[in-house]
Amino acid sequence: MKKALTIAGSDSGGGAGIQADLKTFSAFGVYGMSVITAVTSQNTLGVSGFRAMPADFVGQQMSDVLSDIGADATKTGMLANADIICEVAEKIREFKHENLVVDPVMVATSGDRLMEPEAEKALKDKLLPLALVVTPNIAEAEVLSGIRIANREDVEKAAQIIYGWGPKGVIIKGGHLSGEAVDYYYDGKEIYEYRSPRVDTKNTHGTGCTFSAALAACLALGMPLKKAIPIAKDYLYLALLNADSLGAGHGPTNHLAGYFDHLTKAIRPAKGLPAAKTESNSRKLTGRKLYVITGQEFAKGRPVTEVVSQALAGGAGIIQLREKKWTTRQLVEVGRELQRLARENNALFIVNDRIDVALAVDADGVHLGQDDMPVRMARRVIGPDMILGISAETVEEALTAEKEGADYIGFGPVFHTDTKPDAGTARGLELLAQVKKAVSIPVYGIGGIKLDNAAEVLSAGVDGVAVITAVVGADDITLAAQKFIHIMEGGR
Ligand code: TZP
Ligand code: MG
Repeated sequence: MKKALTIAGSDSGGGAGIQADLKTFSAFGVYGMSVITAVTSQNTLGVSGFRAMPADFVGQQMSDVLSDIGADATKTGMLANADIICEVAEKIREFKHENLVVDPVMVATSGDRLMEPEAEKALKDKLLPLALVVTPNIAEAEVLSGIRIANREDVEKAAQIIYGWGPKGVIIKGGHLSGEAVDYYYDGKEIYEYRSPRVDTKNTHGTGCTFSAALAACLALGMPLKKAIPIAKDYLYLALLNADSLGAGHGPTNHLAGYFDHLTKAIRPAKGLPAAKTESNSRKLTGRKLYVITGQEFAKGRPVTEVVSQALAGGAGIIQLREKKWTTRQLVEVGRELQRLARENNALFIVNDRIDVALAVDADGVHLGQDDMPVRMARRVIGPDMILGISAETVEEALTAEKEGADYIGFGPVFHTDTKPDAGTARGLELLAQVKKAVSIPVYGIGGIKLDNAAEVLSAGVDGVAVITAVVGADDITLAAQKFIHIMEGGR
């Protein structure tokens, strides 16, 4: 098991400091250790006071854990005063520790000081030269560089000045500037930009600690910094997105968002989180022009397994289990059978809505709508290799889904349909063609598609058609599937 150490202050409110760091390490599956430099008394409204530990006792804690358990990466947070900083630097040097993330905590989100002003010099002289990376926010970067930061040019200047103090890299977190949350990474040669959507929330307590802890966890897992930064950023994005307003002030982020959530209670993704998609997922869909979706109520009394067998016999390349009224037990039992049938026929099996069922039956993928789990979070739960399909009704939704990690888009309803009562009005072939042009992942048209309009859908440029009633409700399911495929391959 990989191990990470945090050297920081305790936050009685649980959202920042040692508490945030240990939760973050756990979320990455990394074993966490903690050397406590100070105990703060605080909540979401502010810090009412703190007591620093004697510096030699900070050193003693470090010696004890590093000489025995060891750490694959370490981060420092609140260090309180110059004595502690010197002691920490000395131990880092003694143990020849290289994967060091220094979060130069000076002031809390609430505005309270967490480091004595005299300690700034020790931080620059003693600790920064040992850091693999230092992660100031704008205010901290201003203190460390001695310049005012108002724009990107200033960020670049400040990064160069801070780099001059000796760290191997500098990340200046622009989260507090307006617009998108952009972070800047300077490696001594170039500035790299990392963007994520801004989350409109007041629950930002502990974001700095959480980000640097996520970085340390990724480093402990063996990732290079350039890969660790976007992963740590995604992790923070999800923690912010899922924050529950606790307390009356700046509430904490949700460090374990997605790990113990409703549908996924007992399911933890294995490793390397959050995962990006595997590029080959979209390729698995190549040549699959007929996507058949179940719907027991349209099947004229025939069981779903029989319907699917016949659709597969007719050449359907993708099967989706979509039964909104079934129990979890029914979904799992039939899902397992459909996955087996699909495999036998070289087809793909996708589960609608239920990530847990898809994982339980080892489906090839899962299909989600705009009201289901957000794409990035779902990707993190299912891992990189499972196909993730997303329903979109607008070009914008399709673009967002692609950007966040979807493998294909189901766009519709293309025509009027009574099958999905909550589907919006027909989107038409023109918009369908636009979606196909806008995204580079496969696009399936869905909604009201029949044998007599399938050719028009094909001419909009789609990769395939997704149908329910036109196949599931046909008297001869196999024949209907065959006819669809004939049309989709250019015949009439
Ligand atoms: N999403 C948009 S329309 C639709 C879904 C699931 C229903 C498609 O069913 P049909 O019977 O092919 O119109
Ligand atoms: Mg859904």
